[in-house]
Amino acid sequence: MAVNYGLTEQQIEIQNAMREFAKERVIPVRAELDEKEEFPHALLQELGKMDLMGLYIPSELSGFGGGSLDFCLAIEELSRICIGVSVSYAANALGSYPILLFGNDAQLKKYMPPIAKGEKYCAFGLTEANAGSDAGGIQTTAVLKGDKYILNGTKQWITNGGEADTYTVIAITDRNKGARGASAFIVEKGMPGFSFGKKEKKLGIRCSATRELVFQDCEVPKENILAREGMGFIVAMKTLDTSRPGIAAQGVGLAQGAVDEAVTYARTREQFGKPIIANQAVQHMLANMATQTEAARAITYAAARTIDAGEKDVSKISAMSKLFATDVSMAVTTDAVQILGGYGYMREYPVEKMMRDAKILQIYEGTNQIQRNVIGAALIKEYASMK
Ligand code: COS
Repeated sequence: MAVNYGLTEQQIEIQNAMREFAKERVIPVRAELDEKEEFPHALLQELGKMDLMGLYIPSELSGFGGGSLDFCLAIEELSRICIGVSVSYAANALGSYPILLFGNDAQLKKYMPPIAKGEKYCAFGLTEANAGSDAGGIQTTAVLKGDKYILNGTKQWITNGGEADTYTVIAITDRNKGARGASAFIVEKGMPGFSFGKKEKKLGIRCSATRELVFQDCEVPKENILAREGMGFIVAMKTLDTSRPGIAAQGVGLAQGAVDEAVTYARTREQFGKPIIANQAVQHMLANMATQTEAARAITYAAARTIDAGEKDVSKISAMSKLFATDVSMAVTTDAVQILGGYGYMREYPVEKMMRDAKILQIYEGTNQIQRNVIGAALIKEYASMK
């Protein structure tokens, strides 16, 4: 029945473990967490005990030693049930990829093991009030004084903000050099001059924490710079290239969750004396939803496998997977609400939350318009080199 993606036994185990966890532990609490806007700390702690927090982290750094596909499979299963929980889970990877990709031995050994064990959470600080899509336009500064960098500025809409202990933050070290004047730093909660703004009120993913990071003469030890001065923009871009298939996996899982709900409902809901699934109009909607979801899954696994194969330039396939799977999840969750009709619009069924949650996937980690820019730029480069 299911499509054969040639997953290994271990990958099927990861999938099953997360599927069961999501069903047993997340379904009973997802509506309440959403309603109360409560961070899913207890659930993340359980995932830590199951060795799933460090899935993408090498075993020598206390992780599970899995790759991008392993991680995407886990994100997909969690997202099938709740995107709020899955983003709180996956943002740890977004925040720690800069360290994994660019950290030196000392930084890796100091910061990664507690993240791998789920003892500490992580977050990524790039976005600012006036620098969202235009990541090169950030204003936060870092000035070297003695053996410390002094950070000043405010980061906005940071997932896991306030909950995380470890933050990777992009700041300008040389304003004259444009994108080449940014640098990346590891900042710890509690460092002098580092505080948090209010928790944002959101349309969806309400249980996740979204906060400002405020730096007022924040003192960061010199050795906490990642790579070297001027590498910050590249650190951010490579991080996003690596993390975007994870957002695609959120889209796939969410769309699958909506298909699950819509088919289940359509089989049992009777109108005009028969289940509504007997109507070809409904069947065709479900067929489109399931087909789009499967296509999204295929491109997401392809992107993850490309990363796992060690390809150097993954920008295009990574952006394609994020773009396609998240547009699919918006369309499919909207159709699921339509199939459930009035019930779909009510909070007693999970599809209204799915539709609310889907919207952010088209916006965060680069809007889908930015993904098209990235794909377009890659095409220009590819075809220019063919001449
Ligand atoms: N990998 C490596 N290098 C990259 C790169 C990548 N994926 N993308 C860009 N670069 C390099 C470029 O090669 C260029 O290098 P040179 O200075 O040597 O020429 C430099 O970085 C600047 O690139 P570019 O001119 O393309 O930068 P732009 O300012 O035009 O911005 C986009 C490019 C739009 C792609 C970038 O700003 C972006 O990704 N924005 C979205 C940010 C985002 O996703 N935010 C979400 C919040 S974080 S969760």
